[in-house]
Amino acid sequence: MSDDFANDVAEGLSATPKTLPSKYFYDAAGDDLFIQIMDLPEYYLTRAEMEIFREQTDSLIKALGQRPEKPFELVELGAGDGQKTFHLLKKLLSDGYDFTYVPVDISANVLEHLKNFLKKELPDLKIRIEQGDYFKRLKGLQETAQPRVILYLGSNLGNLTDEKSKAFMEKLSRRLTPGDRLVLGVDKKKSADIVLPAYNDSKGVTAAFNLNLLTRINRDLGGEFKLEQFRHAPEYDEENGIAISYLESLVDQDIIIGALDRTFNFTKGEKIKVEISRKYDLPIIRKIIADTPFEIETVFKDSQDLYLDIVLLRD
Ligand code: AVJ
Repeated sequence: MSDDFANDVAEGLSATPKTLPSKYFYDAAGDDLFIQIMDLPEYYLTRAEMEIFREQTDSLIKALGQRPEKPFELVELGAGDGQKTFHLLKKLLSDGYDFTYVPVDISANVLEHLKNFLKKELPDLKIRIEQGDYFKRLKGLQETAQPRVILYLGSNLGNLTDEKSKAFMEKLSRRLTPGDRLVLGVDKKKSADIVLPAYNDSKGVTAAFNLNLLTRINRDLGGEFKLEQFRHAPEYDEENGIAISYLESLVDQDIIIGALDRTFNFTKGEKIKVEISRKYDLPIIRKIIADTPFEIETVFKDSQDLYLDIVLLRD
């Protein structure tokens, strides 16, 4: 893990322009900051998806295409705190569905927490946790005789370029069986006046979240970043629907990273690309799944038309 981190940081900071992978945001401090982000008034994504899961639970369950008496697996990629899924799990149980919930997450910490929470709140739930990086290993998707429903929520797909999304969807589809389904939660393409504040909140929580990546490099790799010499600088390409967060160097500076035995120089105004947050519409999704066996079956949206949960059938 720390080796992967070292390699990825070395590669990203050697590139022109410089980049760092957003998946490394999520250490303990990052998990905590992200929980705060989900509560921010500007960060509408979580609330919009929550509304869909809370207000349209019955229709959503119908769209999963399962029968109560036939066991299935409900796999959630990047489960996090499982807040949205809770409504779904609860209703599936009370409707008498026979299923096993399989949350997959990179954070062992988050999974333990989720398991304990669900054991207490839903004692009848069958649960099997899987720790791992689902982008790489698609853990939790080993061979199974049971039909599967995959949940990939939170607009997590948006951290990938469309090229990488295509490859990911292809790989995912190969692990599935005809008739399996994927519920894909994505943020809708919309105007900059709504998107930009979501990535540049007035309390500076998102800035702290992004800058925490430098703190992590300092701690885990012996980096010597001075946080006050960088600023969080998000941009949004409204035409294409792509938000990008950068960390911008405020001065000319050389940064030593001990574990890499290297120094990286930054010019004043130089930016490290740390995260893309893609926004979607159905034509974009159709392009991404064009060469895969997925087809769009049902589309759910929230009352304010901010967000989409799309049920894809693997045929
Ligand atoms: C969890 C990847 C969906 O891109 O909106 C929130 C992460 N970054 N604020 C997103 C995030 C800054 C979030 N995702």
